[in-house]
Amino acid sequence: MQRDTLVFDLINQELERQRHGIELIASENFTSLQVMQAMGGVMTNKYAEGYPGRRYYAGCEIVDQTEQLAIDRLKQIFNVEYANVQPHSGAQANAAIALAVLQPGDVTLGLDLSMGGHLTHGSPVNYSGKLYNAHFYGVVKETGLIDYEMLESQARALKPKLIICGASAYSRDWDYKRIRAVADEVGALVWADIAHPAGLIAKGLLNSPFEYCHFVSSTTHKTLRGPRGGVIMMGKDFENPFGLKDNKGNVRMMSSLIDLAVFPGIQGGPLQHVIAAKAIAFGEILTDEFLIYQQQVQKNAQAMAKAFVEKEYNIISGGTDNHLMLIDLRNKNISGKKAEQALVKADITANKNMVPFDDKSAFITSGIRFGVAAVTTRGMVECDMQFVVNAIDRVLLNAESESEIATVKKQVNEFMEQFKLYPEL
Ligand code: DSN
Repeated sequence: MQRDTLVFDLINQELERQRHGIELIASENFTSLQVMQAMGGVMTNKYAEGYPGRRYYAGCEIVDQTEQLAIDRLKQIFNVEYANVQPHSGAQANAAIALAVLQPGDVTLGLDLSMGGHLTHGSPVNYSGKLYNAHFYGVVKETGLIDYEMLESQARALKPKLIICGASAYSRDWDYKRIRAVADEVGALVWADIAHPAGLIAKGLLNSPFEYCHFVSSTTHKTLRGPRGGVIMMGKDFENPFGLKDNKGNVRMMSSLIDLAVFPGIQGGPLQHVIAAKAIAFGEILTDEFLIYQQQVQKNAQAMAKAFVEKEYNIISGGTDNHLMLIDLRNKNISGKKAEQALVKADITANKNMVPFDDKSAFITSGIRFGVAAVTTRGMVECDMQFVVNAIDRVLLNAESESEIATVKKQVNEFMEQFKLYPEL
């Protein structure tokens, strides 16, 4: 077969884009070379429907070992009883939890997408809002913090079957204990989606949800710095409280129902090359080096937030506990869309984002979200955040000036020279 130079040329262009730019999309990161190599390896060729030791295909003895290693390492990272490493993505992990727990029409209660929540937590454009009777809580307008009183009153009024905590654009820690208390009062299960802060939780830098939440889902490619994918965990396996049955009519432990919901519920063959890469990433997370990385992520986020506040940017909730921050740009007279477009011209990548109580649509937005997990992997420390914030500020103040933006782009490209990315490639 002739080498497809067209596609490989595009892959090389993408590598150069990643090398030269400042990556501030809060859901992105750079995997280690060994994680990436596993994803491009021969395990992509293997079909392995089922679970280790219980497959529907022959020849799974070796992929059984990588999958079991991934499961064991993930359980060790979070000190949990159950882990499923097969979800192809965070959205798939979330769909499996919903399938295991809910019947169509059941009531759910999650954080509103426009307040920082996630599509799969009940948005009307997603299966989670189409199949289930999704309701929402928000944040307090004055503080930007989760409105726990609203969550509690909604829970008491609606009696949801499932309460969802977790967010895509929320910079503060969660009070899982308080959410579990109201869930117990109204007979709901609690699910935490920790896709964004998982790396910080893994190293004990944020509250752990496992004691209080029945289910925890995550992606593996954000702060966990692994391959693109999802996982589901439970601190403790438990009998299913709603008496849900498998296809043979047996009431099973929740671990069996979650396994069945992932496969054959919503997926076919697992991505064994990605599962091998997850196993490698989980091994990296177990090291002290990863603790130092996560501590630096938190320090960088705080240094960035401070630099923005000094320039009178309005960070929702006033700061950050994790790796990201959401900025309301209304006092800077620029929309999120315009800001994103101007920044990308200067090789600074971030995404527009609605802010709580936004008066603009999701396509325009009043806000922009910045995360530091990726730039911290590149090697940036607190003092580098000042350069980054200065560059962003200059672009946003001069969003109509092609020459100013071109000057910033040159500075950004020169600045990024010192932070090597995949020098082996
Ligand atoms: N919502 C995406 C993000 O946080 O970027 C991930 O699903």
